[in-house]
Amino acid sequence: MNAFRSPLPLTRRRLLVASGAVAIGAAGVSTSAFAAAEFQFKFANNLPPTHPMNVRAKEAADKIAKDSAGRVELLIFPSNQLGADADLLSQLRAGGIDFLTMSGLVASTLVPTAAITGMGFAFKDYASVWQAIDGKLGGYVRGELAKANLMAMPKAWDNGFRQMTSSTRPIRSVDDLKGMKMRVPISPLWTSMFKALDAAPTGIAPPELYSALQTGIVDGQENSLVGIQFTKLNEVQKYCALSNHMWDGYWMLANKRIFEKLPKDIREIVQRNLDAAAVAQRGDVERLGMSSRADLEKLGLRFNEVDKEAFRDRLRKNGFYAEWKGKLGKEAWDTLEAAVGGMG
Ligand code: X2X
Repeated sequence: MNAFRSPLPLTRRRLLVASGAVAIGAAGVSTSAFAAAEFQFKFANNLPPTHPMNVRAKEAADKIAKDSAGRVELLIFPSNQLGADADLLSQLRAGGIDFLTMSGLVASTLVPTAAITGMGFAFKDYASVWQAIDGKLGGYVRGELAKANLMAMPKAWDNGFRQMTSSTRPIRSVDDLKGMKMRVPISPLWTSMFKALDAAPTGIAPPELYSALQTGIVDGQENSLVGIQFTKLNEVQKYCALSNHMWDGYWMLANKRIFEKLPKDIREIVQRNLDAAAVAQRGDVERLGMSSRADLEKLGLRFNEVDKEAFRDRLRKNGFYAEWKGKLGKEAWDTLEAAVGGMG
């Protein structure tokens, strides 16, 4: 949309190539960037190109090109090539990039109530996740994002149920977390949750995560098994506790004012294909999730189960739910409870 009817200036293209940022779908020094499509959209994200999110986004890009008879080109920039999350959010708001997938919890740095979907132990399984996220709870969050000029496509993408990993000692009980230096994404809810579990959380963005674990700046982190596998965190972690402590997903965000100015047919083609890709990607992550424990075990990661209720009890005892009910407000909390039952 930054390139709405005008190709990127050459200097900017040179800059991207020079910085090593190469979009998926662009062959070498993208011929398409020169013979520019009428609409050239940039989609940036924080996952590696092999992750199902980028694989399905590439399929969507091909379909979008086909359905629009070449009028629309979607360029994908994986692995934070264009910046870390906070930077990408600013670029989206300024119109420098056109699409960004972002966890609601990370987007909560701008729109606090978007954190509601990441509440500790809120969802018991995928059926309840998608019913809520495709239903009233997701609708509520999308409405909140829209107030900040962020248009979230109707279908969210999956980032999985999160588990805890560590290098210094296994996390067998909640007491094992005591004082442990845990990396959490940069998001108040995440920091608060690990404080309430008596750990010592530090907010670190994805591009620094691997090296922070490798150099011992932090001892542990939490992510989905699929996320751990695709970002190879098993290379710098020894133990994994199957805590399922929260679910996380990605909203496919666009700059609302810019998106709404696009011709209706273009909007429809883009949205339809991105939504279809999101639904396909959910299936990929769920399927991969079934074999990722065995895959990671083969690579040396040692797994243990935990008593999830004990973790939830600690959150309750330390006032975590009461605090967040107050912070996020009645509407957010009631919408969550209507979907998943009584929290706290
Ligand atoms: O930062 C993370 O851990 C990640 C990649 O899972 C998110 O985007 C929340």
